[in-house]
Amino acid sequence: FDPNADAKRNKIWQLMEYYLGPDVGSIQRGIVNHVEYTLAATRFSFATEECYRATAFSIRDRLIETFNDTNEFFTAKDVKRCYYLSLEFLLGRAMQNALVNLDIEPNYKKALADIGYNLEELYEHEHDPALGNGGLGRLAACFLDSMATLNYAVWGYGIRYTYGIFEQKIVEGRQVEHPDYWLVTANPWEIERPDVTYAVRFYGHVDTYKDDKGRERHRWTGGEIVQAMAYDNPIPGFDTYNTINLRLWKACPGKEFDFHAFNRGQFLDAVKERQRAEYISAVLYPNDNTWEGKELRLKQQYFFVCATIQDCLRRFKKKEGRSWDELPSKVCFQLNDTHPTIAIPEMMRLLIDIEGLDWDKAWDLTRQCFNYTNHTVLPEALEKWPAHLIEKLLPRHLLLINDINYKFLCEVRESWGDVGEKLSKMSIYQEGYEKMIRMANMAVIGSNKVNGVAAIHSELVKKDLFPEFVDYYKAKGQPDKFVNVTNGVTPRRWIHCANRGLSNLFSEWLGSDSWLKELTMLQGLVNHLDSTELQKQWADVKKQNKVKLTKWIKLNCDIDLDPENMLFDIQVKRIHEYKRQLINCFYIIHRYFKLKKMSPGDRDKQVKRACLIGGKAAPGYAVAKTIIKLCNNIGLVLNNDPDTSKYLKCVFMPNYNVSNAQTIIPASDISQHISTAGTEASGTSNMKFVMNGGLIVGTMDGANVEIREECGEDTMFIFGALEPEVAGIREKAKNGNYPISAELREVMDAIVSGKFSLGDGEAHSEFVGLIEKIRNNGGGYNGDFYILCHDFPSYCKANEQVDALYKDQTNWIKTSIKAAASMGKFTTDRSIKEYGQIIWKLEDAERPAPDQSPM
Ligand code: NBX
Repeated sequence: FDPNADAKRNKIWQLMEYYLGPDVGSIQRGIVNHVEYTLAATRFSFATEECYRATAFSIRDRLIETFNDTNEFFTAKDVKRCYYLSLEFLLGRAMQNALVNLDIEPNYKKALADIGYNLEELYEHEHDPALGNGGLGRLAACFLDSMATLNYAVWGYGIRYTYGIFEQKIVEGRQVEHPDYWLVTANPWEIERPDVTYAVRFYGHVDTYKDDKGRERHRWTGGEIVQAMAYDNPIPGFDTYNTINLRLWKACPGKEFDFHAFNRGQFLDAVKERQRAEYISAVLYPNDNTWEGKELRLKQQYFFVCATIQDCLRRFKKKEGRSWDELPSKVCFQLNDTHPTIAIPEMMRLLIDIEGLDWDKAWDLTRQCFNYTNHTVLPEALEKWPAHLIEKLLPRHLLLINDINYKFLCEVRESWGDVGEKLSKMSIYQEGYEKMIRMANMAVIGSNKVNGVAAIHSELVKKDLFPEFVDYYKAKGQPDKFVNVTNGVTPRRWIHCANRGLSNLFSEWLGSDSWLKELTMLQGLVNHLDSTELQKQWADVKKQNKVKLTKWIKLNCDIDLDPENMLFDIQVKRIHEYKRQLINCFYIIHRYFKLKKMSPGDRDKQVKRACLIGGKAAPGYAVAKTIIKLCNNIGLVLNNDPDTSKYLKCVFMPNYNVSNAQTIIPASDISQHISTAGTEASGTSNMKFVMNGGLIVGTMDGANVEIREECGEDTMFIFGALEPEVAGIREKAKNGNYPISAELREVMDAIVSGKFSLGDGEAHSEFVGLIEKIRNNGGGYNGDFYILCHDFPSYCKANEQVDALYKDQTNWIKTSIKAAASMGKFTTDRSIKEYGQIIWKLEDAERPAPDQSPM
């Protein structure tokens, strides 16, 4: 008992108020202090870059305060915690988001303006942290925002890559990758934790021994040890005092040093050897939706999972008198795709080998703690690891996987008898010349719930990927093991930060900004659909956003667009055959030919279009890279044709990333989400575009289906085969029974003739390759796997409907308002509530308002 405790507390609060008050003066003092004492720059004159860094540190101070208090609250309340395990977090810039969520953006703006700096300008100084590839990584980042906002005790765990996703430059129309060394100017948002480290072992061997009770036990020894060091990234919630954490691990050399080598005079070699450890967290693998069986990737997966599970179990055990039986009521994990699935055998190893639980008990607990989200049904993306690689790198885990598999198959046999084929589909092992470990099967067997990310996708997960498991668990009394949780996006970043004009419009017409936390309130806008004032404001906001993007394009691509008179048609996403950027290219060429054939008078009656395409190709994905080159060449031909360039332009926007997206998305009139039905699990940018007043040209795939359900079919330009039809179309195509329309034939012929090759022989042969692959559909070989030829005519029709509606501007604007107002479902707040209730079973853990009154 400290009799002076109250006085001390009082003193601390006074200090805190001095340092961290939300008033303009306190903010300025915080910034200037960091200029002088953190950056060691002079407070009498500092550059904008220094101002950015000092401002970032001053905001971090505030984040640390709410972060510490939130943690203390979670611990005191002993709430159930959930851990979101992901190899990727595509965070985007932090500064504006932090100010918005801490509710101090206006005062920071004033504080900075008063000392001669512009806040918006500072935002541009932040290097976009890009520790992810695409949708999966960005989803994890939107989820964190909603988890904090909903007051759930969730932490994210991942890897602090030294290099994020590469920077894409376009040189002579081709993608060139540059390393993204984002830490070059140290990251002011993270908190380094040299005291939070865990040892992670690789290779070595497994000994068996008998413990004092005579039980057979395993001991994994030898091999190499690296240390995982924690870096914390506070994630503030919106309109709450809660701040959660994203803990990222960096690989460091082990604590022990090889003194023998030192004595042998090999000191420098020993140091060099140690430095290799850092290689593990050096670089993000740049593939999306394809799997690459590299040993280093498996090392990354185990590295972060091993540190994470140790960290989480340590936190669980910290409370005195815990029984392991409590574990499932206090801890759960969400696996973001199969990438962290090695966590399942790792949990078994820790519980059995380290904590001494028996196998069945450990398995019972493990199975209750894990859940798995599937993000794709594409076969090339399903992770498999050669069993011999796992045996070499993680010998103890292979033994545990064997146990898990054996016991599981015994259970199935007990229920179903010896159903050979079914058993071999359910086995973790894929038999063959090289035995493979199927991570998805392990994730299903080791999880409590398995979910897909949109309604149609979750059905395909059950029907095409895991039908045997669905039947089995139904028979075992777990009919709800497979569930759907449709994705979302956070409206704080994707409306309020990205499109302040629209955000202000929403708040003005709805009477408050409560829609930012309860997005279904947007529906209230529909009452004003006929208001010409609303329509005018809506059109103005869109115009301003198009002007902003036009400037960006002038700066980055040196191409002039006409934001007043052109329809902005945008397709931005990773370049992949299944996403069909190629059918978009085909249509652009077709539109160009149509314009060419028209009289100048007829051309003047057409809707003017700017076709904007952007996205990265995986560096090893040759076809995707050729598609980028084709887009660029189409741009060169169209933009320089004096007959048509006024009416149709094509631009490839380089280096699509989160911060560019915040400029690009609000500027769209239409956006394209045109994957072959059944291939895009959900898509999330489709949601962002519609929320920002753009309309969708799309297929009945992924979340498009649900957007249509919510917004109405009159708000979307839908085309193409439906998912159940696709297999039949492919089959017909195989038999040569596959018409190609005259319009598409003309486009393909032009490409093959070299019209878009611009005298570049290499490009030409690549383009011919693209076309031949699609056309070569006789003789039992179907190259048009993504059925472009089948869907092209209906795609053209959808585009004609776009033009027709755009000519009727009043109707266009009303449709756009109606669609945006109907997007309430697609906030991650709704997704995360569903995870919280159905999968994690978490309670609300809102920290009470801090009482700053001196006692
Ligand atoms: O996940 C994406 C899907 O393609 C989208 O349809 C979906 O909306 C999104 C969120 O659920 N998947 C994705 O982005 N995958 C990857 O980036 C990926 C990265 C590495 C890897 C496999 C896939 N080895």
